[in-house]
Amino acid sequence: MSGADAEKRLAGEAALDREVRTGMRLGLGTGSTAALMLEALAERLADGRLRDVTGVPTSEATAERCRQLGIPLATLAELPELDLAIDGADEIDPSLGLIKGLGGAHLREKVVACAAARFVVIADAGKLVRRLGDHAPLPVEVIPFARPVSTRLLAGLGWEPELRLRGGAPYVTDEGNHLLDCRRDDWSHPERLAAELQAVPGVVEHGLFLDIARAAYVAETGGVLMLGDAAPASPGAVP
Ligand code: A5P
Repeated sequence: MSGADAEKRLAGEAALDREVRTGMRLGLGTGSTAALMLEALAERLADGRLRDVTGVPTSEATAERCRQLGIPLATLAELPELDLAIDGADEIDPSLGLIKGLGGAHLREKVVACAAARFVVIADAGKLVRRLGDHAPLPVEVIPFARPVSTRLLAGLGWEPELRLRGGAPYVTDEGNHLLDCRRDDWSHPERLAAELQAVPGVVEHGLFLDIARAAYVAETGGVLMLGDAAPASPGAVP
């Protein structure tokens, strides 16, 4: 395992050990950090450290990996309320605002995060930024029919939208939509940007996650840093 993967795995293990209890209904994220967390979760289910955990996956890729690892799955129709969701991120700012979606799954990820009583992020320290938009483009998911219009309207709002491609064709999300990776210079009011994006016809979801994450487990060379609010004590726990 590379050094970077070892750090990602440490972040996932810390989140599992401090946040996940037997019997929980979990939202399971997408991306390389989340994939390493899934392996650690499967190990805890196999050796009995955790029992009766059911996951709602945020992508077809995560669902497939869970099936390979033997992690029990449910749909949101079966489990519309979750105890906790754990996911990676592309950028994390000091107030736990996030950019997500470089893996193309932010639509389902935001739904699952908001279906959970608590949402926590796992990442390596390279994801920490002073200001959102410093490194990552903002992925915006649009329905294919609307794409030319949405693209023009986004440009009118000061974004530079770039259609995400795979193999020379538009990238297609799990929900059958296209992605516009959007950049801009002025990121001074993320809440206003989020509201403007949501109002553009054809936009299904954007990758700004504001006031959704309650904690972040960030792996760095010295260990794992926990930012945000600590996990609530489990019933019966000794303070
Ligand atoms: C998936 O759509 C994204 O939101 C991921 O959570 C994000 O890209 C983090 O991925 P890595 O853990 O691979 O960096």
